[in-house]
Amino acid sequence: MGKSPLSATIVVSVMVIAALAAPGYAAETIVAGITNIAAATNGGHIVAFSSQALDENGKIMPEWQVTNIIDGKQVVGNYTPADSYGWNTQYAPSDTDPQWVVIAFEGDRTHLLRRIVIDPATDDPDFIGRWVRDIEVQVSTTTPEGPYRPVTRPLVMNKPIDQTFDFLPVEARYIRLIITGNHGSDKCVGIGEVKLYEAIVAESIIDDLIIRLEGLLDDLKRYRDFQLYRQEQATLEAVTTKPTPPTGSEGPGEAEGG
Ligand SMILES: [Ca+2]
Repeated sequence: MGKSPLSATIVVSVMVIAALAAPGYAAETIVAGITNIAAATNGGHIVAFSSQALDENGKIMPEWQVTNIIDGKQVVGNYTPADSYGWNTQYAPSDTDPQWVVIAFEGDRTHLLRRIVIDPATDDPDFIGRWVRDIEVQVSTTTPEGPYRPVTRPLVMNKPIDQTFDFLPVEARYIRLIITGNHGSDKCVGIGEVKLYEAIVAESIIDDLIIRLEGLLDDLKRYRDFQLYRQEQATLEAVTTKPTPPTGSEGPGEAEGG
């Protein structure tokens, strides 16, 4: 235990130095904003999607529905929001038959995008391989049906953390995620949360610095969450490998009146 505060301090120091030393302090630097404009609380909404998990009676399971990817609720360590497990599709994705979702912003307005963040973690454990792996991010400035053009192809790791992918600023009214692969399951594909951020022109060094430091705070929160997750995993392993105490050793008990 004595080691981790020190290593955390080192990590934080390195991150601060990296943020301050990062190049690009010229005026009009383009950076990612800090407001997740895909969030339902900010007016983000799902326009269309390929499928969502159904129960044996063909009914939608709200805890697995597609809108869970923009509800701001995420699985962290052993904690799963009671009403939001993530989005699970009804079918497994493939190159020829991908799963997909179209996201739009408040008022279906067009925004200049810079960054997508994907948390693949759902209530399913990582080892069954359902979490998303291969995505093509596409944008349209006209209709939900397109025409679309490709922006980036993130490869999402099988880890329960926010994963950030930046791209050159691109105008987008509708964002379509074409999902062609998970981490091995032939049942379905899952995503915990999708976040989208605008390209912001930082007009001064101070603006730029503020935005970088705010981004750094987000990185630190993610680092903390991941450390928490690892600690919980370690605790869980320690508990489950402990031998169970012998039973049946209770003495002749008498109920005591109070
Ligand atoms: Ca969510």
